[in-house]
Amino acid sequence: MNYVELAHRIRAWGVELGFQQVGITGTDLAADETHLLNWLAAGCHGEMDYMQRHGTKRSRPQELQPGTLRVISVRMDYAPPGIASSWDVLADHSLAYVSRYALGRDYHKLMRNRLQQLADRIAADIGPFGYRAFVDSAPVLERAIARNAGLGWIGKHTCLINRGAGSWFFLGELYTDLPLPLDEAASAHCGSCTRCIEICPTRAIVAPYQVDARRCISYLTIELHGSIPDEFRHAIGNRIYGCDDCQLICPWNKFSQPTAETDFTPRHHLDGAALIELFAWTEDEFRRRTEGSAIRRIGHERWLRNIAIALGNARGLPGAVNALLSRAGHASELVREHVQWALQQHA
Ligand code: B12
Ligand code: SF4
Repeated sequence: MNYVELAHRIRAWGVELGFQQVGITGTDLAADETHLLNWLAAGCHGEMDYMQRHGTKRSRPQELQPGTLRVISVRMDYAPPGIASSWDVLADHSLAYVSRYALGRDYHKLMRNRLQQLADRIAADIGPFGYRAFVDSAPVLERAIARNAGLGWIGKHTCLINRGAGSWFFLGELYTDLPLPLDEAASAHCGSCTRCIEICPTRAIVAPYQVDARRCISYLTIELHGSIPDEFRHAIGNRIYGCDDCQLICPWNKFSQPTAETDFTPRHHLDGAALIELFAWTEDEFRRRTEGSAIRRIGHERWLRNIAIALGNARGLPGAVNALLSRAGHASELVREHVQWALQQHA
């Protein structure tokens, strides 16, 4: 078997399947394992128990999938056209800011299907081989793997950045038992820049390359189940689902390209919808309108919790108080408490 030629074909198939880049790396993640363990020991994962549940499987691919020799790492762009207008949405307190990665269809299934097609093409070419596909679906250190496979470097905000394409992309992997030739790891190009650290509204990038998730708006609005700590509520502004500030400010994103995936096209004008309109969605409407979207995961209760904070931050917005009052008797204590807080901001 000529593995060098096979690697060329795998790259070409990956691009045909809609990935912007395909790289190949081995399984050594020892240095990243140390960073991961320190991060967990400091409690930076907050309530995300799944981050520590799997022992060293996350940093040792062979423990997760015995027989793994190589990891085929892929990336797929998700930026909607006109991503620069995100600043206008952030500056307008009547509008809701939804993370640009979550405006369209959930990426997990889409990328897993494509990775499966890639595996099928390999199998059609060489016969059965050992593999397993992942897209944020198992304990995998995706960014470290992608860096080692040459897809980009881990920025000070901890997202993976590609020199020619910025950081608005998702990552996925095929663990495989094929002894493919290795790509070179990408070199780092943050230099002396610290813009992402400075702009973070909640100071979540506690040191270069270290995000304390407990402070990150993405964690607070998506992962955290209970009450959002008071100290972060003002800083959240109008961000109702995730946060992109560290990527919006990053100079490398001037090289990003809009996605060609129609599935990632924004739905229900979520790239600039009015807070009051979204707050009025009934539970049924929430379920219908977030069908197939990553947003569905948080459920209607946390949706209202997040929008209540944004409405509390929209002092002087006509209709905000009435909208909040309409939810003041909501069945959920979590929603009521956030609505009360928001009403106090208008008092
Ligand atoms: C948990 C998680 C989160 C958590 C924690 C984030 C975090 N930084 O860990 C929260 C909910 C906050 C989050 C937010 C977001 N996430 Co997220 N998340 C993950 C997940 C599931 C695991 C990440 C992880 O392993 N964290 C553990 C820590 C230790 O790793 P790390 O922060 O990457 O740190 C590495 C380096 O910085 C380095 N390091 C750490 N400390 C130190 C210290 C020194 C001195 C040095 C030199 C290096 C160093 O070592 C670590 C290991 O390589 C991955 C999917 C996956 N399975 O990998 C997606 C993933 C990382 N997320 C993703 C996305 C898109 C986001 C958001 C942009 C979503 C949004 N807009 O709201 C934000 C970005 C916030 C940010 N700046 O990170 C993408 C990133 C794509 C990319 N281009 O990088 C991923 C890969 C999912 C995917 N399949 O595409 N996420
Ligand atoms: S904003 Fe600057 S420091 Fe942060 S990731 Fe981008 S280049 Fe690196």
